Amino acid sequence: MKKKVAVIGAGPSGLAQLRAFQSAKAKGEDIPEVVCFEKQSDWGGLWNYTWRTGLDEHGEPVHCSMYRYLWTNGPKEGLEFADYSFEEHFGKQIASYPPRAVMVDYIEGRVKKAGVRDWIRFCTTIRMVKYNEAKGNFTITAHDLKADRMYDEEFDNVIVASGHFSVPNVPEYPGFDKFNGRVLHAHDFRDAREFSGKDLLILGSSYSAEDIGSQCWKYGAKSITVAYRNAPMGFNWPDNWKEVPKLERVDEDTAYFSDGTSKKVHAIILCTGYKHHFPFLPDDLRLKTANRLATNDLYKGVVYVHNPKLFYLGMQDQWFTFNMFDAQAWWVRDAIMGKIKIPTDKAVLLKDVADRVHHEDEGKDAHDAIHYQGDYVKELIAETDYPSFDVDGACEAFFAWKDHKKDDIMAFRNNAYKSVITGTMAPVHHTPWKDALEDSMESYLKN
Ligand code: FAD
Ligand code: NA7
Repeated sequence: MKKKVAVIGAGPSGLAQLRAFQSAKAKGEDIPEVVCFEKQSDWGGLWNYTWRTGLDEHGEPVHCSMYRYLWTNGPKEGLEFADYSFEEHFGKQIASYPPRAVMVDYIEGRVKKAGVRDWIRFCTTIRMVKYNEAKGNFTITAHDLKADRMYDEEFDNVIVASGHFSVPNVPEYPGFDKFNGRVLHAHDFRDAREFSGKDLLILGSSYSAEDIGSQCWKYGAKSITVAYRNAPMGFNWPDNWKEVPKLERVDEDTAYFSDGTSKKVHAIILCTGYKHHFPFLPDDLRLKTANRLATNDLYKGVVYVHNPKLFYLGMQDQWFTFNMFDAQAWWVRDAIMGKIKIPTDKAVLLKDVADRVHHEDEGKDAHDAIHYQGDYVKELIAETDYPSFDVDGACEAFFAWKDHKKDDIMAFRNNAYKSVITGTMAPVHHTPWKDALEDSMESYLKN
């Protein structure tokens, strides 16, 4: 009997897993039967944009947290697939911060080439996963949303690739219930043009605050005020952008901050992060972790220590993304196929987790964090046949990116970096980011 493996989610992580198994098959290896369950009607995960917010056409929570006009917030040279370069996909080298539509095309290109689409059951939400002690396998309850039919199916291994930037962390501040304008979370932000001419308050001081604020600035917001909880982002912001300390309360139209200042605003966007949320997993299988580089309870960052037949992909906070998901997926494939042995002594698994947490905690700054995650990627790819690539070179692209943001936060996307896969330098994009209001794929590729 062939092993049966379930992959939950067909975003970049789940697709990496399908490509990992397919590449082994292409080399003549006998792979397990792989079934991927995806609740959306298409693949791409967060990159699969929808105008919808709240619930989707089936009454399921909308997964998408991305928005119109989103360009990658880090250089593409830090995430390029080692087995499928941007040049292979587009037939030429392209600029370094592609808009979302260009990224979707690239993500899709590799899995179309691999021919794995029919491994995926679309419009199918996983409702529950249970471990059967007696049989040593899992029963998955799936809901076919189109047929509105629920069914159970047994699997030897389960790989959770459902992402962790979709279920919003939504704090409440005094007065929100009386505020006259919109209060929304970043997860529901779609079109910056909604806020042109408006005075905007943003809470948070991480990627979403930076990028959603920048989007709104680019598309004509009158002013941006960002209230931070612990520390400001500290970039050289444009004149109509201010960082202020913690929000204390709001009334009908004004926000009051902990330094005694206040500001009249039209709308409030909560860029307050996301939750690791797995409503389809019972207590004994559910990962509980903060958003960090060394997660709780995952040996090698992927094996659930309390049940090593269960794997998680992409649960770390992310400097590296696609290439890290690949490194994890190739490793998980080899663990499932018995080429990599997972220690049977639980104490060994727990020590691995503790060591990773300790090592991350030793880091002092973002530089150390980038190196830490780069080293993790190297560690995993050294143990599989994933094409090795210059991970340190990718770290260099991240360091240059951080410097470029410090130089000019509204112009960092005008820079270009060298591919660590093909060695080619990216062209400088034809239009500065702040002036490129039209960002279709056709327009972006005209370099
Ligand atoms: P996801 O992309 O979240 O995919 C998970 C999939 O699982 C989804 O398709 C979902 O529908 C499916 N799913 C969830 N629950 C179920 C269920 N119960 N049953 C069936 N299917 C289910 N990364 C970058 O590299 N560059 C960027 O510029 C960048 N920008 C970002 C901007 C935003 C606003 C956000 C939120 C994230 C950004 N990221 C970026 C990071 C992003 O996390 C990764 O790029 C990537 O999408 C993670 O892939 P994933 O497959 O792990 O998760
Ligand atoms: P992050 O990176 O998890 O950051 C969340 C931010 O929200 C962070 O600055 C937090 O403040 C802030 N936060 C959290 N809770 C609160 C409350 N209660 N009040 C005020 N501020 C709060 O999430 P992002 O959405 O920015 O980024 C996630 C991904 O999306 C990322 O990979 C990007 O690529 C896109 P703190 O700094 O802890 O004080």
